Amino acid sequence: MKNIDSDKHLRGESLYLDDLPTLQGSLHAMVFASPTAHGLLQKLELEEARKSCGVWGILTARDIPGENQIGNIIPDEPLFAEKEIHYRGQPIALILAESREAARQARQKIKVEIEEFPAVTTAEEAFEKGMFITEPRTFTMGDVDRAFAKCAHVFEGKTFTNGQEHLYLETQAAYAIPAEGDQIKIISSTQGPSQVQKAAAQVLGLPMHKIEVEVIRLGGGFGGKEDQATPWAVMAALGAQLSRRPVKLVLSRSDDLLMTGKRHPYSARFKIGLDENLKILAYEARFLQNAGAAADLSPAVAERTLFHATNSYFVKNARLSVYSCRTHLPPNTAFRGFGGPQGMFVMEAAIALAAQKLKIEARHIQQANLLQEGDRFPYGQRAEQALARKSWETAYLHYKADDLCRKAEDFNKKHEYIKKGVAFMPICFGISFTNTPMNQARALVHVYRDGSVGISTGAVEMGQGVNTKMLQVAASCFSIQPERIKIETTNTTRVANTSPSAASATSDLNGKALLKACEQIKKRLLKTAAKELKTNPQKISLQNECVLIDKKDSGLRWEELVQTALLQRVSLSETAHYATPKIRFDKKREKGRPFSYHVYGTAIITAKVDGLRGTYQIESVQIAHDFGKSMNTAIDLGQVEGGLVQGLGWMCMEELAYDKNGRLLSNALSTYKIPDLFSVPERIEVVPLEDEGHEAAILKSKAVGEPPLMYGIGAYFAILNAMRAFQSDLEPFFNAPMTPEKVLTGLLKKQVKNKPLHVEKRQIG
Ligand code: LUZ
Ligand code: MOS
Repeated sequence: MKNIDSDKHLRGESLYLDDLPTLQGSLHAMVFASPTAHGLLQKLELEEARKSCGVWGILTARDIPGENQIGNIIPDEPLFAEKEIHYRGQPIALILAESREAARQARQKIKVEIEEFPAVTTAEEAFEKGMFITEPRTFTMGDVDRAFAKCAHVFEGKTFTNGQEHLYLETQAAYAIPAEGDQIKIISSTQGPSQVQKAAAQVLGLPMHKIEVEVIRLGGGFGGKEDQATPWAVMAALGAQLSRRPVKLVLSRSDDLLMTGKRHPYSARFKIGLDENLKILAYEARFLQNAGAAADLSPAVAERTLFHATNSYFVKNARLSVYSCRTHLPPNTAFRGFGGPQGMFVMEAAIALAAQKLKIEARHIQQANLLQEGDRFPYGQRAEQALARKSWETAYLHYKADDLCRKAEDFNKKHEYIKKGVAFMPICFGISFTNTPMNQARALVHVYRDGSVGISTGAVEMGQGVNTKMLQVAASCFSIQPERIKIETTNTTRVANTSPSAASATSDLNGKALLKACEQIKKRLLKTAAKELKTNPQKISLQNECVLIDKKDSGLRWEELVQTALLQRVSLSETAHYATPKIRFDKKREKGRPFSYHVYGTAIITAKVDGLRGTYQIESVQIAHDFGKSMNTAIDLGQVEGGLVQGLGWMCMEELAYDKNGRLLSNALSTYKIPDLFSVPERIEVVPLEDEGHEAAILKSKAVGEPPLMYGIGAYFAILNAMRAFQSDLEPFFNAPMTPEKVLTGLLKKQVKNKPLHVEKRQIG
């Protein structure tokens, strides 16, 4: 079934927040933010701006009736800065005006004096200075020191992975509308409606039931709206509360880039020990996470880094620790993969370094250490239905990997200035929020008397196709035409206390709740049909809008059945709750079974590097992916392709840059390069693993949102392998993204020392 939004998207008819008609009397809000990364606010002059044409008013921390606090995991984040300034782009005031333009002009008239202090922008510096968000975390398994002593080979190194801008097409946005009495309705572009509701209640000083949060759909989230849609929604709500007028706040792209947090940059050190047979006996890694100026979701992101630090390998002895370092950057936040990719990169770097030093290919080390059934992860969970080896073998055979590698070698022999590199990237990603209580969801189903169906869940549609999947769940349960079903907006008055749509778990959690609700209604309908047809319910089934008795058409249609049920006063509505079974985690022991299941896969990436220019192409990415029993191959394939390309962008070209004063230099699309049509791989192939699926996945169709992003990590190592083809003794470096600039300087390091390039031979291809 194709995505139910695709026609509307194509025609530009899908409604996003800023497409909603603006109500008469609406005010437009704009944020005034700190121009300085670290300091003390000495003076804020608002008078001239307040007198500016069309300004209703300017709000600061003093206007907040409740608490000036929006921190989620840790209450360490004010909505508006009061005295201390912690990052450049930190909101200080909110301008409310009759138009965006009036707000913008007023913003230019605000004057601020800040006593400036030096800014800390890197995790290393914060670590040296002891600036942390929380206590460090350490996962250990086995006896690491003893194991290292027994290793035939031990290698040490360090890595850096830069952050990543979410670049959702739709910027952060909210529209708050005062309702009767002191109630507020907030329309928000958020992945977490209940989080917006909770924070708004806290800031406005109202109980949660007075705040209704509504989400239509998002123009992309990628984690950037899991926690960080909240401040804008709360500001709009505060504006509406104080002005009693509707307030719309839509960030401009440049404000969004400047004020919001991104994927966490990580600096890490590692030590890896192997025996003669390339078995990894011991692995140690220390991760420094650049959390930015407030906790946001950083502690949870840091935890997920540890969960994924050994990727899809079995490492008997491991010691993994993470420090969440406080810097003067905007608070970094959730981003597709949520710290997992950062952990996996370091493991792959360790293997690449070992391979280089041992003068072998990394794939031999990778292959020798893939997880097998029953192997333990460092956090205590055992691999069940482990598909690490199967996905590797499937990719290997299906894409004829031996030929592929041989062809690349042949190519490299024939070409002096262009070389190819092949890398393998196995992935293993744990499905469930690592914070166990978040793994719950609810659904509300109404069957209307005309046989049409309305469905509400906590799932937020952000382009990932969750609404289509929800529709499929209901359509298959009732066996009715998809056209009969409408997926309602996500709204806190219909489905309460939702977890954010995140962690790749949205379809599983909400789909399972929805299925339960549908099954309850179906059970009542079957009973009604049995009574009507004078038989027993066990003989009744629904198929293609018909009621069957013993699999034969009874003549009774879906619509008639629904009407009969209504006349017999049978309830046609249901709500259901789902909580993921069998998951737990003990944070004291750092052991448990945090994940409902794991998603596996293997990608083979081929890169072609121009050694004179440093430029490269990703020629092909060939993937064997564990979809389980995919319930929608078009949507799932879209997730794999999109995730992969986003991962490639992170690894190859998206280069976030802050100066030492915490000023974002990559502050526009002219200075921040994301993958476009010309830089995506020439060929992306995906083959599904033959797989039964998993009981904990909705209709056995495994979670697919985040895992494929991590295939992109392989691109870094494919490029590095091509560089190795230029120089067999290349000193590998692990400093992502691997921009063409780094490729060139990486190759030049040695060329400059030894022989200069033969300029007359600059004939390519
Ligand atoms: N969000 C969250 C996530 O709050 N907890 C998680 O474990 C998670 N994992 C992936 C993406 N978002
Ligand atoms: Mo996410 S990183 O699943 O919001």
